[in-house]
Amino acid sequence: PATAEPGPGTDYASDDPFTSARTDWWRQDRFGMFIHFGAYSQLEGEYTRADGTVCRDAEWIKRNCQISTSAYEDMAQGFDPSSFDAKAVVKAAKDAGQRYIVITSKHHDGYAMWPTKQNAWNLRDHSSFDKRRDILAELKTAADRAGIKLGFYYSIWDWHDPDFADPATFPKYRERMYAQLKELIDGYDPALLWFDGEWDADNPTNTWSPKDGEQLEAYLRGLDPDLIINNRVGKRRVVDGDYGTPEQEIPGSQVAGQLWESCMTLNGHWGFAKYDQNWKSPQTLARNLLDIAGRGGNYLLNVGPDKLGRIPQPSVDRLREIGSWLRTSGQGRAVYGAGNAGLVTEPGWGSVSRSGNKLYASVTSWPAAGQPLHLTARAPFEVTRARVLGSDQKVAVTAAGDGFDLTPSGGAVNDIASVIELTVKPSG
Ligand code: FHN
Repeated sequence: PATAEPGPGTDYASDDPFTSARTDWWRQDRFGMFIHFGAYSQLEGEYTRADGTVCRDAEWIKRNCQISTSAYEDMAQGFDPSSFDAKAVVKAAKDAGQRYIVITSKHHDGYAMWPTKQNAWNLRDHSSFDKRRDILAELKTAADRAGIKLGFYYSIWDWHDPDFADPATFPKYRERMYAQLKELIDGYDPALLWFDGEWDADNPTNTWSPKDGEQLEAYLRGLDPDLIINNRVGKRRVVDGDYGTPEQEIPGSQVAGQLWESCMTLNGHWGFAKYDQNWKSPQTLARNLLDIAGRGGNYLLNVGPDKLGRIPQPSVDRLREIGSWLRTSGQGRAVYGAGNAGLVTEPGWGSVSRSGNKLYASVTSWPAAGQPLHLTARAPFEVTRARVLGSDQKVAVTAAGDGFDLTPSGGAVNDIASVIELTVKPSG
């Protein structure tokens, strides 16, 4: 547990996130669950105005549907996520093969999902929810039991706190924010903090300065030196925090200078939106995971529970399918503990990741019988063994041009990706 007070003497700059023991679990785990859940979930994506017109949005609904603060507060009074089941959430993550969870403790609407003492705008004091319950504590217990790491999303931008948007009063807001973060660390011992909203659009004077980010990061590391923190803690992106956070995209193969994690939605929204049935296919999701792992990143895949706290069934179904695929024939080896292949350039037929002396060529476009897959070597190496996971077919490996040709003896073994495992020996 993090009890130490922040103080001088810790040289965070010498702690390289790429190699430090602190980030080790995060670099190995590769796949996490993002959860967007808050007062906005009560509206389930639709706000009916006084004139009967309906405005749609999810976690941005207050802002984008111009809901007044008092109307939003009235709405939140009815929030009662009585069906939130931490064990079921953790099980959904575990079934998917996700090894960590990041849940919104406070989104831009400022509503705290734990009983904060800094204000009454929270799930305990401003809702119809059972006052004895604390969903973050429930999640922490369930996650610990399942060996899943728990982290908290926290929005620096705050639409509710009047002190936020006024530079004269911002220091008061900052003090409360520090206090809230201390509550989270002391009360729930999170493994990770995921900041957002550092780009706040409300303040022309750009209240959140690079210095603010630096100070906050130092404060948090003083509270808990093991914390993993994303880059949005500050404004300097590549310099701040432990890792970059591309959103709804998979960056190109040349991501340099920072660990990274791609966060993505399962449909088109982060928060629950009952009208959005535009679900990505399990095949797309699993292939995203492979591409991301092969480029050395993590995948944080989002679910948005409904107003009662239940993860939508289409999300649960997809997560289960990804997990069952990951468990098939050891396909997970291409993901967990694996990273940028380095030795090869990215092929057009799938993706390649590397774990120690193994390369995992995840083939999404399997060649016609007798045709080779070409692997372009960036540095000289030998292939000492080649096999298709989950099959006993042979793979002929021949030196060809700028690398190797791999010619499997049979057809694809999996609809998502058939994985060829190569044992390699760097040479030259
Ligand atoms: O505005 C938010 C959005 O609601 C969501 O939380 C995403 C998740 O990465 N982040 C912000 C936009 O960058």
